[in-house]
Amino acid sequence: MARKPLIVRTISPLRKAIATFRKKHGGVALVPTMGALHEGHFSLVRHARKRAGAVAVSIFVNPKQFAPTEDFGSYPRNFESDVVALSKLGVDLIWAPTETAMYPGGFSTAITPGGPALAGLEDAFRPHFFGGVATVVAKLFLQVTPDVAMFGQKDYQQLKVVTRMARDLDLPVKIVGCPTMREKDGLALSSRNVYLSVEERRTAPVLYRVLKESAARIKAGDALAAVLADGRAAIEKAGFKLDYLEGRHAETLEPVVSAADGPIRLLAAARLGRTRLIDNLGV
Ligand code: PAJ
Repeated sequence: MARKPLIVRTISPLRKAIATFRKKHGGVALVPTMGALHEGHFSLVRHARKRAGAVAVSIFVNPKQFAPTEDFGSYPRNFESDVVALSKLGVDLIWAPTETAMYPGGFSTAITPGGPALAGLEDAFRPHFFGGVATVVAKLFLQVTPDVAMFGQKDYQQLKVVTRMARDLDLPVKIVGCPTMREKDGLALSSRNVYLSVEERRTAPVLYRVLKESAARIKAGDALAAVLADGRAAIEKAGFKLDYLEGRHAETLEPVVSAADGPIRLLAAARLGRTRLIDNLGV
């Protein structure tokens, strides 16, 4: 029988619980999430269990990473079913801070990430986003004090931003990037996929298909600029509004001219109706 994880909402019981887990289990792994959990999140939990004796999952829909025009109000929230799923996975602790536990009145400190956070990808379309992510993730690390924290490659730029921040601030946590989980047709799992209409859902896998075909052509020696131009056209022809399709250096996210400047990571973001999809693939 699965044991229900301990659910904690404020800092003081969190610190007590973490101290107890550390004594009992040694290492602590953290999986930061915004809830509405799916197989992508669960895969991070499974990776976490291999890395530490105790696993904590945070669930917090972070207002600071949403612009006023974005979907903070309507972001899917399924706390009860998330708890059931995490119980089955043997998670020890769910850190679900209240908004005032995370951002008490008068809160006025922020982390401003540079480097990969200014690569001209997600940041060009969501300028507030990585500041909000870096601030909340730094707080989550200081609250939970994990030895290791799992992030999905699905949000590749976010993974690089968090890794850079942990290194720059000497945060004593190892950041681990985990592979993207997908539907059978290739669509990357995302909490926001529930927004897709039946017709949009049929179109959605095109994004990954284009990434795969582009990666194959680059590997075969086709010129990067030509492959990207064809890929952009194919994504738009399928009915998406393209934000970007770019080939970047896989580690720094800096622009590359040809495969010789690699390793290359292809990164894309595109909108289908009201849903914004992002995906990426290594070449
Ligand atoms: P959220 O979108 O809930 O994602 C939580 C974690 O799950 C992230 O590390 C994300 O990359 C990973 N993830 C999402 N979909 C995935 C998939 N299909 N395969 C593998 N991993 C996947 O990302 C956030 O929340 C927030 O920005 C957060 C880091 C929690 C800060 O608020």
